[in-house]
Amino acid sequence: MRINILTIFPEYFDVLREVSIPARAREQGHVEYRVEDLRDYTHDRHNTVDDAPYGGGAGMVMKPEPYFEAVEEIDPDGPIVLLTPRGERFDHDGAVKLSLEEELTLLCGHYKGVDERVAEELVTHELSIGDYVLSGGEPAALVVVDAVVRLLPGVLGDHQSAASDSFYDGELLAPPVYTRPPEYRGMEVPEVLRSGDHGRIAEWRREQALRLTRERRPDLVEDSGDGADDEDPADHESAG
Ligand code: 6GU
Repeated sequence: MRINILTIFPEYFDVLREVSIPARAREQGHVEYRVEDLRDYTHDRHNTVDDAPYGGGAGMVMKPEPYFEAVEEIDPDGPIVLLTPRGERFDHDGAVKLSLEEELTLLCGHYKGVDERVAEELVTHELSIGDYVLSGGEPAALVVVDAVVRLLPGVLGDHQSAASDSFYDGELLAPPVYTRPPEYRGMEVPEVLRSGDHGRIAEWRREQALRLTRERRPDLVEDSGDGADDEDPADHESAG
């Protein structure tokens, strides 16, 4: 996969080549990162990337030309994603869809936003990573890249497969995990996990995943508690 990133802070993305799974994925040839500095696509002495908003108001707006010229230079295939708090919420399904692409281009915005002509003409999707405002799209782009890259075939080994993660396996939160020592400061690893009985272990994990999901993310389990799905819909057929 090729991932292109357009930003005024290219150094933000050094971490992708240096740390953890996104770096190893690149070393192993599963992904290539191209990070373009939007200031390289300006033409004035001060490398101006922003300007005052038409109509007035506080804050600056990112100018359209650097985004258009950088995208023209890259000439990418595949989705062109603007990271913005007004975008569609990025989730596991979104990560899976993007991981199936051969090329992905991420545009980071800043200040009060990006000139709307970028969203209208250049961008195929707008994504947000949650309901809070970041000072720029860069941390959100890192989140998207990490979530996508770890899903690429071959990036995770069998021992840490994406298939056992929360939100992958039946949309439940992951069960608790333990490692040695078997007792630490009086706290014991549950007996079942040390029993060697793989049937009981699988059952325990399933129960714990359900318990955690009901407690913390009741929105993820089918019975929302409102009784809406409790009855056979046929029972609601009207007589007339
Ligand atoms: Cl994608 N960008 C910014 N600036 N803030 C955000 C965001 C994105 N997602 C949540 N907050």
